[in-house]
Amino acid sequence: MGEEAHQEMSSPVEETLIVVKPDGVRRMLVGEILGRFERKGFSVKDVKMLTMSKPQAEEFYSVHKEKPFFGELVGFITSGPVFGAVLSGRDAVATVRRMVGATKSWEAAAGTIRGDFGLGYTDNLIHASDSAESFSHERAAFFGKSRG
Ligand code: FUP
Repeated sequence: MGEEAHQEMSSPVEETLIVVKPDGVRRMLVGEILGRFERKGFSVKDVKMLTMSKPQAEEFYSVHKEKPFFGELVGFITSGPVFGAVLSGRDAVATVRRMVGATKSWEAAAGTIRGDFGLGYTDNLIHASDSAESFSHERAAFFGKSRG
């Protein structure tokens, strides 16, 4: 077996965070979205529903703080309740992001969450961590620093 195939078969179990954004909650898509990840085989390790405060959202999205769209992003994510879940499974960060689809929902492939349910950009239904480091930061910002 080649090295590449071996690595693929041994892709580690890891965790990631998804957050159904206020548009997804308002449209009552939480069950549909979480169900897709469960049916794929991910375990749900933790969940929380809340309306983010402005400081919490600024911390959650701190990687974008210099971007021109930062204010719009924070304004949107704090506009209503959001639903966050920690998911665990093989190669979770990359696999979940493939299931989420492209950032611009109108460009997202059919079969992805953004591709199947929306046309928005800021309002693109769901956030998913893009690396282990982002997951660690975002989980702390979302669930609170004391969680493991
Ligand atoms: P993604 O990882 O697909 O969620 O997208 P990015 O990290 O590139 O962007 C973070 C969020 O900012 C996305 F949900 C979309 C939003 N965004 C805007 O609203 N306007 C922009 O110009 C760029 C990104």
